[in-house]
Amino acid sequence: MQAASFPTGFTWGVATAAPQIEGAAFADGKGESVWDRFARRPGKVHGGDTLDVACDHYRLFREDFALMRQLGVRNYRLSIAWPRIFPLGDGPVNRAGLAFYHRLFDAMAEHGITPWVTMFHWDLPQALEDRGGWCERVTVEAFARYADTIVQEFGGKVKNWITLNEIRCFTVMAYSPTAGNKAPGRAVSAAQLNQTYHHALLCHGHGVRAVREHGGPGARVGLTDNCDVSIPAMETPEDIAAARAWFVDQNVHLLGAIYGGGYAPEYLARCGDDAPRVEAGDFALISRPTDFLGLNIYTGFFVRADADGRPQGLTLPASYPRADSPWLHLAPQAIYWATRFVQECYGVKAIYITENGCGYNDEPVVDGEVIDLHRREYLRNYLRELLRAIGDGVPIAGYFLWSFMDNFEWEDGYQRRFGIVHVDFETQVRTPKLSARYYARVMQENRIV
Ligand code: GBH
Repeated sequence: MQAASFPTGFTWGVATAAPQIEGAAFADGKGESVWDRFARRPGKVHGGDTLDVACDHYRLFREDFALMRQLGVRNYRLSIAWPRIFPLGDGPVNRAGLAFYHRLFDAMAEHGITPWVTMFHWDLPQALEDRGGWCERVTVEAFARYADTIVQEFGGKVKNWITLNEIRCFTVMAYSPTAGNKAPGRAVSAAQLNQTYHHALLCHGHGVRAVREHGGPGARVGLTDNCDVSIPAMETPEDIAAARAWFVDQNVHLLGAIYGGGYAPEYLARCGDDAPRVEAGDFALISRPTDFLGLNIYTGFFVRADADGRPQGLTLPASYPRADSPWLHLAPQAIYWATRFVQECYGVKAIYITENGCGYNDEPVVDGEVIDLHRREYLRNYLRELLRAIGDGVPIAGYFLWSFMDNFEWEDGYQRRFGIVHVDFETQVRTPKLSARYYARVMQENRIV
């Protein structure tokens, strides 16, 4: 039997984000983020957990990189905390914040780890939220300056840039009257909500522009999106066509707009008077070509063709298997169909899975071990579907596992563990789980073991 090998040169890595691991939330001049504020609102985060200490990576990063190296990690996706660089969003730059990331990138280089840097992973400076946040264009102007600053500063050490992480999660989920479980949790009108996406798209464009202007030789840039993923109920031509139509429709305002060079007429018709206000030149920026698309894939929705061939989303049975995160239904084929559909629908030429993983509550350390066979099973099943996509010619260049270590899981606090390394949040002791040993072998052998 042929071993389940990935292509030579396939990029394997792990992922985290600054607000979820760094802690030191108010150290060395860092400004308050919307998540620092939101976590202090009663009832918003499980157990009243805050981001103040998290994994204390701000102080322990050298030890963390040593552990990564031990596990054979060569690529690490992290984010820069905007409020560490510009405590007020714009205004004066915080030199101590820049110095921290210089130390971080230098330590990574010493450990032979290549950085993949997300410019923004949800931690908007609170001062910008106080001026309207994602509803206002002032945030776009501030982001443009932030992006220019970090690319100029770190361009010699960082070659792989990701503009934004998961636009949905800091726009619709954060400002919608019906969601509000993500910071800042402020309900706005439908017109303003549509404007939050548009502003995020503009920031993506500025991120790309900044890398082109200041990134130096070999710099590459892309977006990380969490597109809604449809899975055909059966892999028949009818259900596949229905799932593809559903995919295009659900992602029309983000990936559709970026790759289509504007908002589709049917989307604008649906928005009516609430359509985003677009200024001259906006889409020249938003749709600048990128080098890759990052996808965060966790789960999917089953779709079939109804009697008239139209997409019909299926309701999952109550007993359908999931992780402890209620939204995280186990659907390995999501990784196959997401990557295939972005290639087919938008002509994407290089795809990275920038996150994939699963969260559970009770993963105790027993005799120095965490036997997380549930996570091993999850990874193995999703990797099989990833390999199937590659075999079918989908251009997938790499995979980053979420997450390197247990961390602040947003509204679910520290209870929900996504790491392949266990963190004891009392002592800050790290313990690699069984899944870390498993994934180390996958990376080392470049195949599913
Ligand atoms: C990613 O988000 C994030 O990038 C990362 O920071 C995070 O830690 C990780 O995944 C694990 O969650 O309103 O109950 O229906 C995941 C994508 C999309 C997951 C929205 C939760 C809806 C929850 N998220 N989803 S619910």
